[in-house]
Amino acid sequence: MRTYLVTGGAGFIGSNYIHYMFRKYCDEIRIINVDALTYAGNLENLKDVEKRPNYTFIRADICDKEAIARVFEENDIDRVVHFAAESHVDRSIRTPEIFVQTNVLGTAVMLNCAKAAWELPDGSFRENKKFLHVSTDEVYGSLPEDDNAFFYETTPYDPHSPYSASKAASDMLVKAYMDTYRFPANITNCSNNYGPYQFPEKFIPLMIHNALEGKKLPVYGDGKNVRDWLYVEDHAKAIDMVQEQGKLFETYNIGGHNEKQNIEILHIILETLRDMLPDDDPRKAHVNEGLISYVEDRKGHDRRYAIAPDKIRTQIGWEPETMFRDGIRKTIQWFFENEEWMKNATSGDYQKYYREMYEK
Ligand code: NAD
Ligand code: TDX
Repeated sequence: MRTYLVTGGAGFIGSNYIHYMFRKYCDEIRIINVDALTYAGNLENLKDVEKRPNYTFIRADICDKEAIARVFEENDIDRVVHFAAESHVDRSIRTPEIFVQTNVLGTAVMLNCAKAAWELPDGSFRENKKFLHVSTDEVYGSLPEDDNAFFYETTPYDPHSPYSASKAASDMLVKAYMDTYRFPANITNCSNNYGPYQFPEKFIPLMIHNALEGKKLPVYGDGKNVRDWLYVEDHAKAIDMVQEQGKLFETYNIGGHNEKQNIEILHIILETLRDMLPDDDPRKAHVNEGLISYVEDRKGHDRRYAIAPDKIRTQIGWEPETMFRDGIRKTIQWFFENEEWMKNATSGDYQKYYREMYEK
């Protein structure tokens, strides 16, 4: 039975990945989820897997060398899937240090502990051990607005925000481990994800939540920045395929072929909400374009991201499966059915964050 060490499994993509893996492999794998439970980590996301005998949760910080070394000592780990990170660009603009700490130092700790556990006396590695580093398309910087350029695996890194700089640094560390030690790893660079369990600081869940509450919908700048949206389950599937079918030491870009301006996304969200809300739901009256509020632009706001997922398609056979209009319906349906989750996510510290960020 393969044993997975998943970091950051209580966050948005990590929890979707754990659900996906248990759906796919059932009792054939064991998953150990290591998460520090920051503001973004939520064990509610994993309620329906927590009683599985082949699932273990360990609360630990990836920067804590001893705690991570212990996980490797006490378990024969076959796969590491490293999601844990500070992930929100706006927060990185306000508090960059924690991004360097978690994303760079934390990745260094994960690499070092995996290397210590997997390395043989002759410097080679035990067979069939693999580390997958989950990264982002933001490391490639920003594309011009109106040309047909894409990010390829060979595109030079050009990060702009403290978040993307810290992710770029962590990617470089993984590359250094592969080049120096032939450490068995892959890197995936994925575009913007959306779907169930996404924390409402990110654009799509924030807009769904605010629209339902009749609150303003804060659009940065002119609303024409472009992101390439991918349904989170498609990302989970891609990660598994890269780890099992990809070539070791390679980077794979993962993207949805679904570029849209933020303002277009917002119109689709509003339309879909109106369509899905029952006629007698009082919220239907306020879910409209009148809530849109153009606000000051994000500092250093990247204009356009667009991934070319050609390599993963031709080498591995992965393709995005969920059309945006279907994915957004599923996402909204999930939020309708999980109002309590949203209520908990937006209480406490979130209120303070929201005031400081949007009500200055
Ligand atoms: P998230 O913020 O929802 O979750 C991050 C998780 O990591 C949380 O559970 C948090 O508690 C945990 N964590 C944070 N610091 C930790 C620490 N020091 N030790 C242990 N655990 C810690 O993030 P997400 O959106 O799920 O992103 C997951 C990964 O995917 C990140 O590495 C991110 O860079 C990458 N990524 C995200 C997107 C996206 O659109 N969200 C796209 C591409 C890549
Ligand atoms: O209130 C908002 N208003 C707004 O106009 C917010 C929160 C965002 N935006 C814009 C900024 C971006 O152009 O929407 C777009 C998407 O913003 P985010 O959801 O913050 O995502 P982004 O900055 O693109 O980064 C995301 O994708 C890549 C994730 O947060 C990263 O973790 C991932 O690596």
